[in-house]
Amino acid sequence: MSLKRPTWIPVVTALIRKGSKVLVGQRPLGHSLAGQWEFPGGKIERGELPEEALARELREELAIEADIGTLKLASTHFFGDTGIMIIFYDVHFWKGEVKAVHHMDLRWVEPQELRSLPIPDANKKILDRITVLLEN
Ligand code: DGT
Repeated sequence: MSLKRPTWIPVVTALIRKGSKVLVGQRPLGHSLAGQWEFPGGKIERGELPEEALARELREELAIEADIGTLKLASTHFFGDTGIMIIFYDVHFWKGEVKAVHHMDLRWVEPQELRSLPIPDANKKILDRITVLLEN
């Protein structure tokens, strides 16, 4: 454990729901965690509120205008001295059809299917909580 205080990167992600399914996107080549299935979202930029950042990311990555819902849970993960703090929001309503503008592929999956997909470690460690949230 390093004595140096971590640098924190705040990340916002969306649990985009359609019936019992949730949307995941496959991270593109040339990015960290390439090929893994993530919840759409990204880093909060200077001056943005979390909900504004998430709405922007969903516009850029999926070409939708999303209505950002309730804050559901958060997770932390460390890469050496850098920590990411991921904040998850529910998204039930949006305008437009989701398009893989940024991801290699998009899939609507049942919560239990998340167990058999390669997903980021930051999500794996809270997968039980994510699954319970999605099933209720
Ligand atoms: P990077 O990581 O430097 O290649 O940058 P980007 O632009 O690919 O990363 P971005 O903006 O998606 O930032 C999200 C960071 O959070 C990235 O390091 C991956 C990590 N992460 C872990 N789980 C998730 C997730 O479910 N969704 C998203 N969007 N990011 C996640």
